[in-house]
Amino acid sequence: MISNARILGVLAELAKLIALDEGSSQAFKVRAYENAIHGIEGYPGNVSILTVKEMEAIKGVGGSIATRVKEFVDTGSVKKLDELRAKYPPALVELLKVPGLGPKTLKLIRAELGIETLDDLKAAIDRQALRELPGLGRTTEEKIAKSIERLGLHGKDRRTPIAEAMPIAAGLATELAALPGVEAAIPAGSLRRLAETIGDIDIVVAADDAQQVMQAVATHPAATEIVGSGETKTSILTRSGLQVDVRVVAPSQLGAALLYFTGSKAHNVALRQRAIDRGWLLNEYGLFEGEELLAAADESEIYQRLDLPLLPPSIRENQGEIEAAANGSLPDLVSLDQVKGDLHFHSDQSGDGRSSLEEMVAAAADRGYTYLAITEHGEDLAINGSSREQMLAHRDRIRELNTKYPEMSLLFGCELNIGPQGSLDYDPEFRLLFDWTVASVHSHFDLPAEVQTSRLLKAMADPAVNAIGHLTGRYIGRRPGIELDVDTVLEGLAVSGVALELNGALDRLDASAKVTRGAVAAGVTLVISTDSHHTSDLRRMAYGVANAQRGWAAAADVANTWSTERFLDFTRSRR
Ligand code: DGT
Ligand code: CA
Ligand code: CA
Ligand code: ZN
Repeated sequence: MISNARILGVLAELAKLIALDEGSSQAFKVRAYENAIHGIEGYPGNVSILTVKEMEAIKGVGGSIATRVKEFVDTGSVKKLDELRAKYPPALVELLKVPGLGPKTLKLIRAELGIETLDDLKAAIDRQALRELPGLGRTTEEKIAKSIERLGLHGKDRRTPIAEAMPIAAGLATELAALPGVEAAIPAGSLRRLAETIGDIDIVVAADDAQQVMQAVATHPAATEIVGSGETKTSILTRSGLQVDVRVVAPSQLGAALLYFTGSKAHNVALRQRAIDRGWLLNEYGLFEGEELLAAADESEIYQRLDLPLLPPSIRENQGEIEAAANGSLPDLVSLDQVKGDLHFHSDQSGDGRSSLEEMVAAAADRGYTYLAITEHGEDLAINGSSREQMLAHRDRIRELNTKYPEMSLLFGCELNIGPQGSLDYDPEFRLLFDWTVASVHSHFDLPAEVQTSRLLKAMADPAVNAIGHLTGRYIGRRPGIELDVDTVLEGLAVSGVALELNGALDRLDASAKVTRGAVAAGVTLVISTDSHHTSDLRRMAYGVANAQRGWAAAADVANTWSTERFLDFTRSRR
């Protein structure tokens, strides 16, 4: 069985290469692929078992794409994709990650300047060749140069954004877990810790028969190269150059292996020292006293023997978590089951939303939420935003819909857009009509830090603002966030009582874990939100929570774990 994640990976690659081929990411064919991807993302079953006709019944999936999916399922490859891959080698495609370098520009500089790699691009920038091309100019050239610098795209130890690595890891783990005789297949390493970028993927498989797992990995269609193979470990490279290490362990040792391969290395070293202090030995096979095995099957058992609670993977960085857990000063970290609502949430009322209000609210109700803020974009965001009239009509729909969900409080909200000088949409009175607002930066990312800082302070001074959304506006590995004076902004939040959003989208994870830890220390109230634009986005809450844990946030710090009554009081506290 082929996982949906793998199929989505193939479609995403096709979309990217076709955009390059067409010289536009807006081309009709590209959009068709994007619609199909969105449809499959929202499809609950496994796509690989469907006929072409059945696939076509999925929203957004047309006949030709369904045929390509079927071709992939049946043969393990797609002829069109192979052709495009031959035409556009990975080193060239990689350049699409540079902000300011879209398919059109890339096609142009390849044709005119023969640019095939990052080194070619840097050389062309050095000799100021880009600015001579039609439609580019000096500003664009300088912007591209700065992006390369800030994204750290150079160098051999390039790391992969977690949003890219996660579907690959999840897809592979699901497939390995489905092999006969496999008890579990779990992504470990930095991915399990929710690091922002991933050096390589580590998957731990619990099975008695290692050989068939190794075979499955080595012959996996995602493997373009096998870089290591042994009896219990196989390492492959995926097409994008990302390495995956798969290790097979005995099911009775799964806990010890997971603990070891989750790391971090520094956390492991500190744990091992704790074992040594007790006269014991801790390794990837278990916790031992001499020959005697003390614990191995479960991570929690090993922690327990070391007089520690089970620490969530996301805080295993040896940044004081072991000491804090040992002396009882570790905060009571927030967990997913404590979350009572989502506070950054779009429907297709927003131009970029993809599910209806009814679908989005039903999905939230399915998760058992007791409150939910619908935060469509404000009018300042061209195309995506709603006018006053549209907003008021939307409010009626929300109120009406709420009668169907008596157990849930639906809040009429808005995602306000913070202008370059800190201005917000509508006017002060209109803004106060909203039950909840999150204010976010969506443009002017290159202003100096002082300007960005006062921009945010100005926005949070508005009494209608409840939270600041995706603080820096970064896309991990694609767009550096705005520069700002973090301490000043956190102090502003603490004083004003405006909450800091932890955005659970994997390519954002914004505020970062580091900023979150500072926010907790500064007494800032947090909210964890998904920024959902589609019903399939609600699962981001798990990432948001893990990132909050990574920032040492307790449930008490997170407003959307509070009771409905307390939360509703909070929404009105600044008005
Ligand atoms: P990455 O891949 O650079 O994003 O980071 P990790 O943490 O995934 O590191 P990786 O892939 O080198 O190793 C996976 C885990 O295996 C690591 O988190 C801890 C464990 N590990 C690897 N090498 C050592 C080692 O030499 N000593 C100890 N104690 N643990 C190790
Ligand atoms: Ca790793
Ligand atoms: Ca590794
Ligand atoms: Zn949003």
